[in-house]
Amino acid sequence: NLQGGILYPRESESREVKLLDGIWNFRLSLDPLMGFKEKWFTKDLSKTGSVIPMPVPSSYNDITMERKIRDHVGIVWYDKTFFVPDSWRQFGYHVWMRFSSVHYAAQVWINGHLAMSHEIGHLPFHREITSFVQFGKQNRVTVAVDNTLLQTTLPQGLLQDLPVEDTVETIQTYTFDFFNYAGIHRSVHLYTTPTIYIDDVKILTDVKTDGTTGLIHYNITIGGSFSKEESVMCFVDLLDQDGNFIVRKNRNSTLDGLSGTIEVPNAKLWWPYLMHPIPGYMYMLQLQLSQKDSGINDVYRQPVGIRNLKWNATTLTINGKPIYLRGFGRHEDSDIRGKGLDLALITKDYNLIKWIGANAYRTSHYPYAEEIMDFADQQGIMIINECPGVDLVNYSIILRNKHMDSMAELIRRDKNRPSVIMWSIANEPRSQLKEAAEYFRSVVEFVKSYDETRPITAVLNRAENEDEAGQYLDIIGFNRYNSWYSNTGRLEVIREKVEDEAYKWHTKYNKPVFMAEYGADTIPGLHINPSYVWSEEYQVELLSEHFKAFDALRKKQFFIGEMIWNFADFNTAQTVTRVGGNKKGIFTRQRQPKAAAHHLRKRYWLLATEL
Ligand code: GCB
Repeated sequence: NLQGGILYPRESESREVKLLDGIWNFRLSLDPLMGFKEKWFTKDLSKTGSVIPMPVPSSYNDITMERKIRDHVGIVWYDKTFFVPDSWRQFGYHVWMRFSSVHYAAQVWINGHLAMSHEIGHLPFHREITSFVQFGKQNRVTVAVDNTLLQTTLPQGLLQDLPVEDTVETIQTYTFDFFNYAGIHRSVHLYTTPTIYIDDVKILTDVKTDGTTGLIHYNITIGGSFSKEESVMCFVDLLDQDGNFIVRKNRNSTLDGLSGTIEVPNAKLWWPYLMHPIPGYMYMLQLQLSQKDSGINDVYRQPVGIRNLKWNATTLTINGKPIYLRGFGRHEDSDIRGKGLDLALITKDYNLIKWIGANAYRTSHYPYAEEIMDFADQQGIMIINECPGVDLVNYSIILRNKHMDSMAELIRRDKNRPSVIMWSIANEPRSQLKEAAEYFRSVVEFVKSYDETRPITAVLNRAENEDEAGQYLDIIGFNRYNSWYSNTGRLEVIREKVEDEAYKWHTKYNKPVFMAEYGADTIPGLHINPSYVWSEEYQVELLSEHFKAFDALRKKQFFIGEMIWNFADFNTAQTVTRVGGNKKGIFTRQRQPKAAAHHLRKRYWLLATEL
């Protein structure tokens, strides 16, 4: 799955895009093999048995009133018919299909032909399907989705047998703290490229020491049918946010020479929200590919933000200015649709992020939708981009290779985003185990071979004196639930414990440190005075005590940020410690503020003006 690029499908003079979102047919497969044995992919799913309507994008779990659908373990099937215009054949287009995320594993058939398969949710995959489609006719796409998590999947889970009457039910268990939603979670695109096309572009930006000249290094790769000797030319234009040409670069080059550098005098640099009057400034790189004497073959427009990123033992800087992260951990999660992409929801979320004065968040605990990342680029929200390496245990070579794949796919997708300021390779791994050292050493080395321009972090929660992972990281994140899971109700311990722990991490590794999680479950509307666990008062006071520690730490160089857990309440597996899910949000699952949101807002805006 790592061959070639995974550019987001965008319409242009040479490309057409159709969304296949909408209502698909859906069928649960209680016997995991049945659909394969009976070859459900060779006919309409509705001809194989009864189907129900299922929206795409969405998780399927919360759409019906059926427990057996919500809690299903194993395979489900989807299908949909779509039309491929005959004009696409006349133009000689390549036809592609792209899934932005299917969780966890997917197999896709086009008109009965197995076209692609993919493992690891949250990351896109695509395939050229020209030879499978019928032009000017209806076509069918069938998808089998498997949500099973094992010790060798990312994230990890376990299957257990539960004897029920005279049969055995298979139960999925996992230790991570979010519901294992499944289905076709993001958009499905049908799109075209010409037969020779721009397959990928890698962009690195920098700022010259004069502080005003931007540099854009680009490297274009081409796909499709052409002979190596053919001379291919790429016009590379830089446009500003209003579409005006800034720089035109006409390169006459062979295939090996599709790279170059654009100098942008007086560049409008990419800045985080509230750090500059114009945050998130995005230029547009317009790529026009042309084969010898045949006019323009392909046009692709790639947004680009110009910034540099540097770090040392104490600071992380953007364009030479030290940054202090004010943010959260988050989830892709909401009522009914689960992890399904919802444009209304994600737009509201960014309005809330800005309302509260945050400048950053972590994509805990997996990569988020590209549409969400686009907002981060455009609005100047800094992203700690995390792969699904959550709660790692039982380190094995298979797991490590999959972990590396997930990072490679994530970097391939997000490498050009100015908002991405760190790669997070794990959350709360069992980093005290001896094997963790070699495991993390090799994953870090692997990530560095793809991207040396961004620091690597992992979010740790073992005691610093037993940790084996931090030595390989550039920046240390730590999670700690003082006065919640430990010393419950004793808010007075927070200040000293947080300060103390941050120092210890820094002292052990001599690297910048940020607090990646702290918080308290809170039932909105529960008021208890003096404050008591689960009340709004308790969450507010727990925040306040942390703020005191952060203020003391901020005066020291090495402490680079604070992130509360969580932005909003979210669903989890059923346990007796979760009342309708995890309630540590400062917003409810419906995105209404708890008292803590108003409290945090005062702090984040104050910090924004101070720094
Ligand atoms: C953690 C995890 C997060 C949980 C959180 C909690 O340490 O990183 O996924 O949701 O604690 O609320 O327990």
